[in-house]
This record gives sequence, C-alpha cells and structure tokens, in this order.
Amino acid sequence: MQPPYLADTIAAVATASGPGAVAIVRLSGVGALDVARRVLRTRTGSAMGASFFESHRARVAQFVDTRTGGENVRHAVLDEVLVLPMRAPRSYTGEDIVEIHCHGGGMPRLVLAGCLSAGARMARAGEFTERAFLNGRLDLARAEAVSALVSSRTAEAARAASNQLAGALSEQLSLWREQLLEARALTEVSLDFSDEDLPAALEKDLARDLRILGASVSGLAATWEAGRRLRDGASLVLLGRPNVGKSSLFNALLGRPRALVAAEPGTTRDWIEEEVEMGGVAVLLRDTAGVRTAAEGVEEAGIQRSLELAASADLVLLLLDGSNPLDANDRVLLEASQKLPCFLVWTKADLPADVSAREALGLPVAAGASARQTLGLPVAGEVSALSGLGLDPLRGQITAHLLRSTERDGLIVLHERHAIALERAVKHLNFAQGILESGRDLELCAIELGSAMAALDEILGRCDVEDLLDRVFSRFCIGK
Ligand SMILES: Nc1nc2c(ncn2[C@@H]2O[C@H](COP(=O)(O)OP(=O)(O)O)[C@@H](O)[C@H]2O)c(=O)[nH]1
Ligand SMILES: [Mg+2]
Repeated sequence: MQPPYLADTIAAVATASGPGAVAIVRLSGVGALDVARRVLRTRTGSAMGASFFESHRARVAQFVDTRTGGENVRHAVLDEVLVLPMRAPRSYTGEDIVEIHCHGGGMPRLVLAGCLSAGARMARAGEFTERAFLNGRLDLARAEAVSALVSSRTAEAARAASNQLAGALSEQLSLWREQLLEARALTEVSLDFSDEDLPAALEKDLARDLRILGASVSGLAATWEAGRRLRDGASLVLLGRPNVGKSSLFNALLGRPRALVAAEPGTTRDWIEEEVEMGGVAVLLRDTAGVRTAAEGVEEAGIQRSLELAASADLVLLLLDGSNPLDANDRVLLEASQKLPCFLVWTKADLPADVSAREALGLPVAAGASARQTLGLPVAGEVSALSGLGLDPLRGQITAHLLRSTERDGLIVLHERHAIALERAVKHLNFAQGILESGRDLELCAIELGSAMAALDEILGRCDVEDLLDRVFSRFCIGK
C-alpha cells in the first residue's frame, strides 16, 4: 500500500530563483493533470481536451489566474507557457508529471501560487526524488546523487555525482553484496556438515576472500575525504612571516590583485579569502596576517587567527623567502606546522637564491637540486608570484593532495552516510575473517556477514528506511 501522502499532488519551482529567461514549475501526483487543467487554457482561451496531455509532447498554452473570477469571467492570462506532460510511470517520480515552462524572474512564483490554489500542495525539500525512490525509480544511493549533482560547484564534482546517478556505486555495492551472500551461504552450508566432510581449505579460502573484500570496501570508504572536498570545496591557508610574499601568491593563484601587497611588513592584519577552482576542486584560498614574534596589539591578534585558520585547513602552504636567510619567525612557523597538512614553498624564485636558508634546513643547495622532504614537511617547490614561475606545478600538487585518495576506478564516496556504512561493513568483515582464522564458531561468522550486508543495503535503501528518508531527503533543495 502506498503511504497516504503520495495521494497529494505536489508542486515546486524546479529552476534556480532570480532573473532568467525560462523557469520551470513542476507538478507531480495523481492529480497533476487536473491541477494543470484548471490553470491552463489553449491559445484561443478554451479549456484543455484530454489529447492535450499526451505524454512527452510539449504544447503551448496560456497560464491563467483562476483566482480572478468564476467560470464565466474571462480569466486573466498571466503568461504564455510551454507544457510538458510526462505520464506515469514514464516520469522522474514515476507519477504523472506536468512541467510548466514559463518566463523567469518573478513569474514562476505566480505560476506556483496558481497551481497551489488549484489544488496542489507545496513540495517539501527533496520530495520529487523521494517519490522517485518510493516508486522504485531509483535506489537510495542514486537518489542522493541527484542532490550532489544539483549542488555541485565544479565540473569534476558534477561528473562524480553523475557517475553515482548512473549507478556506478550501486553496481559496485550489488556486486559486493553478491559476494557476501555467497560467503554467507558457504558458512551456513558448512554448519550442517561435520569437519571431515568439508574441504580442508574452505575456511582458509573464505577468510582470504573476506580479507580482499574488506580491503576493497575500506578503499572505497577512504575516498570520502576527497569526495567531501570535491562536493563542499577545500580550504587552503597561506602562512608565512611578514613580507615572505603571501598576498602576492594569493593574488597570483587567484589571477587578480585582490589582496594588498606592500614592501613594509604587517600590511595584512586580518585574513581575506576568495574561492578559486583548481583541478576541479573549489578551493577557498585564505591569505593571513604574517606571523612575527615581535608583533603586538591588532597584529598579534591577527597572527593568532592565522595559526587557528591553519589548524583547521585542508592544506597549509608555509612560505619561506628563498632570497633571504631564515629568521626566528620562520623557525616558529616551521615548528608550528609540524602537525599540520602542510607543504613548504620557497617564494621569490625570480631573485637570486639565498643558500643559507636551504643549508639551515639541511636541503641541497646546488642549482636545480630539489628535496622532497625537510623537517618532516613535503617541499612543494619554488614559485615566483612576480614571474609566474612554478605556479602551475604548485596548483597540480595542491589538487593532487586534496584528491589523493580517489584512485578507485573513478568511484568516489560523496556522502558521509555512505562512508559510515562502508566503515561498518569493513568492521563486520574483519570480525568475520577473524572468526574464520581462529577456527571459531561458524554461526557467529554468518551473523557478522549478515551485518556487513545490512550495512551495504542501508546505502542502497534496501532496508527498513522510514527514519532514513527524512535524514536523506531533507538535505535536498525544494523542487528536486
Ligand atoms: N621579486 C619578487 N618580489 C616579491 C614576490 N612576491 C612578493 N614580492 C615582494 O615582497 C614584498 C611583500 O609581498 P607581500 O605579498 O605583501 O608579502 P606578505 O606580507 O607575505 O603578504 C612586496 O614588496 C612584494 O612586491 C616575488 O615572487 N618576487
Ligand atoms: Mg600580506
């Protein structure tokens, strides 16, 4: 039986708000055609015949304001619209859908209001996709991909979400599920036989298979960190002593002169931030106040802030002036950066290099020599904000770091819910493997395998999902 609210016909503006040539108001539900009939007229002003709502056929119509009078009053035409009916079950939600394409700007609000007063109810966030899921059009992982897709900020993020929507994640999970089913069947069969009747290697083989499976699932779970950065963007903090060239590099990476650059130290006292795309990741670049030990007052507060920002960043670039000796400030920062995800970057590479700085850090000083690591920190290389030298390699290193865990056939976990469920599956797989290896109770092993399967099923929505649905679909925008 259908949940009662599926009897409602829902309506929402499906396109982004604001100025725009065209906007789409979408109706879905058993009454979608009735609602549409009440608010639409043919171009000559007559009511719509049944043939008008032929599926997947766009028709021109007038959208009328039905609130202006009764049947005999000529309704005020609000807009000339294009109507696209998609009849159940051949629609996104699996229900009758009518799309009304009207002008953008303020018009979609009038059209929506007209639909609501003609019997539709305002859709909740994600309700169209929720209906698609409830009507069996999508599994839960694919339904969630819709939300990731419509909120994606870069082409790369859109590609990853689209991959999930196309079913790449669902297929992988179904495959693993099959393997688990097989393993579970084996353990249960074994329960019915005495040890002599079973092939000796059975438990050993099974344990090995489970270890391999666990590693694969764990590998996918580990892509969540990159997935989160792809979805929500990542923060990159530029740290360094005054005058090292932070604001100059900030501007160079941004491609425009946003931050103030000055020859005297202490110019940047607050931090500033701008978003820039790097290799498909929306990177929030943050230029900070230079850190110097002798600072006081406002500047000191700014420095404190810089260190706090660095502590919460996805990546920190610690800049060292390649043309000058290191000073006490650099040493404080090198010390403070030990525990951060941090790259060392030599700045001002267009100037003659001061070898004492590299010597002090135990780095090779010969021309062209490069070191990958110093004091435990990776060295990203040399850049010149002035000439642009080294900027592209630096960008490459930044994105390689931010997306480093994505080498899994293009599959990336884009939802924390999925990562948590995958981790849970791994935990149960490890238990199951441990039980097999220590020759303990096969019954217990079967239970662990069942729990691992349940974790994967939760991602696909193949379980009792009532309480899951609210959590999942409330994160959507209205109209999807
Ligand atoms: N030659 C050269 N000078 C630079 C470079 N980057 C910054 N500077 C100069 O170093 C000084 C301090 O730069 P700024 O970006 O304000 O440093 P901040 O205090 O770390 O933000 C300014 O006079 C800049 O012109 C560079 O790549 N090459
Ligand atoms: Mg500055």
